[in-house]
Amino acid sequence: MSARQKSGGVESDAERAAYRKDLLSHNAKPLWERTMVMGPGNDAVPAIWHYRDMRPHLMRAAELVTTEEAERRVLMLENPGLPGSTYILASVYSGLQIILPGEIARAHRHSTNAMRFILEGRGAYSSVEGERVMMNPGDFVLTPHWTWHDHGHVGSDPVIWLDALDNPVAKFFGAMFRENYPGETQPVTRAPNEAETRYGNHLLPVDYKSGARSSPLMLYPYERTRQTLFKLARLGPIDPAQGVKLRYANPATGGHPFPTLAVFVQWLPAAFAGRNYRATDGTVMCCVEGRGSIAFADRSFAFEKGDVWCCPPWISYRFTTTEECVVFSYSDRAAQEALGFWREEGTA
Ligand code: GTQ
Repeated sequence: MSARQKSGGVESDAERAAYRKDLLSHNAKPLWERTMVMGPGNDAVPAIWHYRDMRPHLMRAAELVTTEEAERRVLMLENPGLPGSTYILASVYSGLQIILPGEIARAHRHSTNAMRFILEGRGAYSSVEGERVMMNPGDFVLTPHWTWHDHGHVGSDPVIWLDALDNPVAKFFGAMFRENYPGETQPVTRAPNEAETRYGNHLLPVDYKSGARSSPLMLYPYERTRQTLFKLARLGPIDPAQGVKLRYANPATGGHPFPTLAVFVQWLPAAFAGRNYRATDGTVMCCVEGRGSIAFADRSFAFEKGDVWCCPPWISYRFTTTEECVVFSYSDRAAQEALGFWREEGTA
């Protein structure tokens, strides 16, 4: 008798159980009994790291651990819904790094793409492939795939920045490599701001081929970003969910600065009551200026300067503000667009 004729019967349940057990011994499972939900989103939950809480812990780390010991003195931000992952979202890594005057974070390179967003302090630099770039608050600094990089500090106060890497993506593919540089630091072989001179003024070398997958720029300075943002705030239009939101562009292609990571900055007016919005790219956000809050269905977070929070994929959020705000953010949208997965949805 066929399974169909006996469906629901005791005998068929027993037969099916035996069948399932036998299948398991062959490392196979029936798709029709799958429990995994086919739908957007994952286990990551909305979470916030307030600067007022994290800053003292970074200062304490600076007392407890040297950069010789730590290589990078970083507090990794781990999503409470992804315990043990060391990732802020399933596809993005974030950490807070502190460097003291005179310290060196020695040179290395990795197959993952990295970037920094400077939160506090002046006088730190990042050397990337022989070019040394000074980093100031609000600057966004690139360390693309497989570039040698070391950090140093010639100023007088601690410098703190937010690190972002696409480690989870490389790990997912099993393509994570890293290497130490033979010396502590790499030699400076390029002029100060050489990348900006070559690629940063709406001009490119005539035969420039964008062979690299990342932006040829090392730094997107806040001063310029802020000017553009505030001019556009006056010009409008203002998006009902996102205010004035811009993406950082690779000047050679118009695309995202990295093959995996998209990077954004946005301005929200004072007393903004934003509409709901969700997208498939989990996004990490950081308040650069102002005060506001972000509301999800089941929780909301007040944010101020230096606070970092995450918006997991396909979970709706909306902004409200008390003061006008600047919010920096990054996500895996570049990768999702390249692969055809990315979607967004705005609702009233
Ligand atoms: O500064 O090169 O947070 O390699 C994690 C890995 C920072 C860095 C991190 C890294 C770095």
